[in-house]
Amino acid sequence: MASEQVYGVTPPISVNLPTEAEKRASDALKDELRRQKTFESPWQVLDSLQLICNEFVRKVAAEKEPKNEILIKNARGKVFTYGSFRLGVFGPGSDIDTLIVAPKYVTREDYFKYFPDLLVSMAPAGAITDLTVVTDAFVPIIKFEYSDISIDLIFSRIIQKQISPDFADLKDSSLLRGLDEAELRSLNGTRVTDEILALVPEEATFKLALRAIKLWAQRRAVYANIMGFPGGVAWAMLVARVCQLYPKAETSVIVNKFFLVIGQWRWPQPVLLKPIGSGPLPVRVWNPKVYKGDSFHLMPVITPAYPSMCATFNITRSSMTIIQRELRRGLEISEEIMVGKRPWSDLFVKHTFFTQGYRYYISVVSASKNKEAHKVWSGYVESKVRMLVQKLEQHSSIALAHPFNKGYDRRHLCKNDHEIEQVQEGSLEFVIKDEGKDQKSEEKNPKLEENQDSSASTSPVEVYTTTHYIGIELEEGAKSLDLSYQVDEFKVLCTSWKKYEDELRPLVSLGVQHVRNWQSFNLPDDVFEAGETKPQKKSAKGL
Ligand code: 3AT
Ligand code: MN
Ligand code: MN
Repeated sequence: MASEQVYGVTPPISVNLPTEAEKRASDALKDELRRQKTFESPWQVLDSLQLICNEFVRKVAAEKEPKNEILIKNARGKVFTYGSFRLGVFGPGSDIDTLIVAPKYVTREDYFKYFPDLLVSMAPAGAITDLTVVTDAFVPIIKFEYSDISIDLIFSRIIQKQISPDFADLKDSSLLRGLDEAELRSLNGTRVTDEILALVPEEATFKLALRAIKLWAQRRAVYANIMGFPGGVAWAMLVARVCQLYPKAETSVIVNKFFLVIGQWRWPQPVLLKPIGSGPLPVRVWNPKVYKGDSFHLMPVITPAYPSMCATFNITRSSMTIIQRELRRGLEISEEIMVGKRPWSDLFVKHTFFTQGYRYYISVVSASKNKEAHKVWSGYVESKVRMLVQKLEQHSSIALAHPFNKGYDRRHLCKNDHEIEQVQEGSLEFVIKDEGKDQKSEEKNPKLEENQDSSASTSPVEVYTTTHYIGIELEEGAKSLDLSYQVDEFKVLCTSWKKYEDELRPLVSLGVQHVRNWQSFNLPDDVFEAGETKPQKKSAKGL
């Protein structure tokens, strides 16, 4: 026993071996996850990307050192993955997040100049669609569909003359020397996921448990970094920590103990998978004793790879309350599952945000007159919704401001300026019924409202909107709810964006409305799924 490896920053809680009943519970969990279609795999695409990657590096080598035959002959790159695919929790709505690593003579400019064309010419005819190149993003990226599988492809070089054939991983922090910030960020995803996998005692158990927790978090709408909930990497680290504490446990036990351990965690003590390390670069590493900002993180979950960061800096007071509520629910249900009183499917029952959630909702509507502008504008507004939530939390009448974890995208057909204005203010009268599969998310956006009279006589214009809903729980005895100050501040925040002032202003708008849940005509049909009932107006007491 003494020689056994210890994972994490404390000894395990239990090294008990699984019981027969726990094994049976794990099998039942596997069956349920299969029923919910969370398994799928696309290895051929990755093999193909590796070939294209090698060809790309060879091409750059031949261009830069045309006489250096040995260099050209041995030129190759290496494809790594990160994100959900690397963590083994790839599912129907997932993309494959990939990283190309190349030798030092290959620059990001080369990548954007050559790779897209090479990709299209080397992949089977017609296999590559929806190719988008984003050179100026926080992490510069090429996005595309390869045989209908979404790929995110990022790039970094490392300061080595060649990539050796047995170059296997990016663990060594000295590989980071000499890179720019975009390159560092590009390497970070793979370095973090690889570390997580290396720090769990049983990879297979971890992956299956994470699959379950991810499905649970999505169904309960507590999965979305941008809205102030943990994202994929943060949930993965939380599950990994629980695996470390129960190194011999079955998946079923990990899931059950996850709700126990994380639900009772003594925040703001950070969740660490290993002691925070130092490294060779003059970059910031998470440290609440040194950086005041870090000390405000409510539920810090720290990435294990140098330079360590907090993956949950977005969590607000409200989202923390909601997460803890869900963890308690998860514990209650999983306790009963473990003793055979309930099926796993009970854990994965959908949230009730719209059906029995709140008496008040606020909707934030970003609208645009064309698709390109809407991509930019809705993305920006989405990234600021959390700021509105934080302002609302400070309101004396508001106990809790709960942002729904995803926005609803809609298209509208408007015949005149008046109709456009109505749409901008949140009207759903002119919504175009969706053709079907455009929505990529886990919960398909269901049927949109029927558009009754689309008279063909005029030439109507399309308007794009994205709506975010925030559920509001009032303080006991609160009488009035004047949010104009918070709403105005939020609007100023969004519209003082330089890109808005320079380009977007004539094309886009931002509306914020209150919606009362019992006025069901105000909460649109498409937030309800088949079989769900809209809340009906009961006695409207108080407000
Ligand atoms: P899916 O299964 O694809 O839904 P995922 O966990 O793979 O879940 P993403 O593909 O969105 O999620 O992201 C993969 C990783 O890429 C997670 C994070 O390390 C990085 N990442 C994604 N979006 C951003 C962003 N806006 N800024 C920085 N890093 C990001
Ligand atoms: Mn992904
Ligand atoms: Mn991705």
